[in-house]
Amino acid sequence: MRTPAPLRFPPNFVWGTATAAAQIEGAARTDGKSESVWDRFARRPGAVFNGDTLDIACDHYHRFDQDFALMARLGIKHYRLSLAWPRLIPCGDATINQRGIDFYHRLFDSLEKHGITPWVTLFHWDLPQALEAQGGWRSRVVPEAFARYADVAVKAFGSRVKNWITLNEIRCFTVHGYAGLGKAPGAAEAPGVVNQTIHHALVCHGHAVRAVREHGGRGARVGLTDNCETVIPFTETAPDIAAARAHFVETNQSILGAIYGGGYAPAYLRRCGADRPRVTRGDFALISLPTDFLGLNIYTGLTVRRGKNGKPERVLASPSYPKTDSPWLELAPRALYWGPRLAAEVYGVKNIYITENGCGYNDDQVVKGECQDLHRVEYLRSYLKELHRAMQDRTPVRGYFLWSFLDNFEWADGYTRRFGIVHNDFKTQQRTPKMSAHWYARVVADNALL
Ligand code: PNW
Repeated sequence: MRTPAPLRFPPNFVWGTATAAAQIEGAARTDGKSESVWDRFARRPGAVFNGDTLDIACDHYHRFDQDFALMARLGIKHYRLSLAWPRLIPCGDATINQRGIDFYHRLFDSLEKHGITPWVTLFHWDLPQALEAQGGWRSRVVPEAFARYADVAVKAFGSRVKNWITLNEIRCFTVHGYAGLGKAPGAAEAPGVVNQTIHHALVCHGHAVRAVREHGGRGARVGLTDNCETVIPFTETAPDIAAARAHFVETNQSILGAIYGGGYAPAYLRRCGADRPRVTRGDFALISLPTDFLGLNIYTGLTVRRGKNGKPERVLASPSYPKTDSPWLELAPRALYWGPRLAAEVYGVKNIYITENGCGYNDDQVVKGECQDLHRVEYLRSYLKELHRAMQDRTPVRGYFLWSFLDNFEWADGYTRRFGIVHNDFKTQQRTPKMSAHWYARVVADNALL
């Protein structure tokens, strides 16, 4: 019988997996690490499902060498991880914790030994609690401290890390953290304050770019990872595409629009009214420093058509439309076509990496040594087909990182929501590659979807 033609990816396409320090490391008080806002938030009754904490997580702090051996056996050669600020500078500012630096050196040694290239996120949500106590993202204390943290991290690891990601998903740790949407620090502030937290995060992004340029050494590259609102045209015809594009521009004005536009768009400022962010002289010189790539975390999308009044109009799915077990994660494979394509067209980005894509389910189980996650394989296949289609249409996507390597601490959903291609038993810390891991290993080895 004839086998279907494989969907081939270009040579040098980067295939990887992604994690974040707070979600896998555990060792929450080991070797001088201080409390993060998530360590604190998880102790608030009702904040995290089941009262789960980050104290042990996947115990990756003590098991990274075995974890990277497994990654290498699966043939995965790129790995996105994050550094824990509270490990490196426990008070948030000033004093460096050498044991934290040493830990990441051991971790990078192990990656090197296993032939895996690190892609390092400087900030993936674990703000030192000491900085939250001084106002957190509401205050310029954070960008000032972050500027020094970025210098420390890039100076310490710049000889071995060449791919830097400044911040992960600004919207999640600002809006979701400060407007009562269930993420640490669990604050509920007025809109003006929330807009200011976004602005301070943009300044941090700029400082990270500056730090990589100043201390990153030869070949260093840097970019932001954003979870922009991904807008999908209902039909792929000119009117719906124009509507999707208009909606994309508008909803992403506060972050990507500001970075690539060199300032806040007048339309955004008009919508903010009196709640507009206060900008300090020099901020946008930093914020709009050129970067080398844009990272996009894409899980789902918003479907839009051209409404009768000519304006973009949302098209909703019925409650029975398929979702993963994360209520926000509706299946939307075309998000991986339209997300990168609109970002490239609207902002003129030349290099895009999908820095996260994946799906969370509650009931992945190991039965007789095997975890049959057909649901995840079908999810990934449908999304990767759309990514391939985007690249056929010349969208400049250079790589893809699957979230996540391991089941881990899924923030307010605790350990129930499993995003890994490797199953973790949180009682025994036993790792078992799921069927999706073996399937993904084939994709990586073939550089193609078969
Ligand atoms: C991302 N939403 O978070 C994060 O970068 C990861 O740390 C996380 O584990 C992963 O995606 C899976 O959730 C998101 O509500 C959390 O739209 C929530 C949303 C999007 C991304």
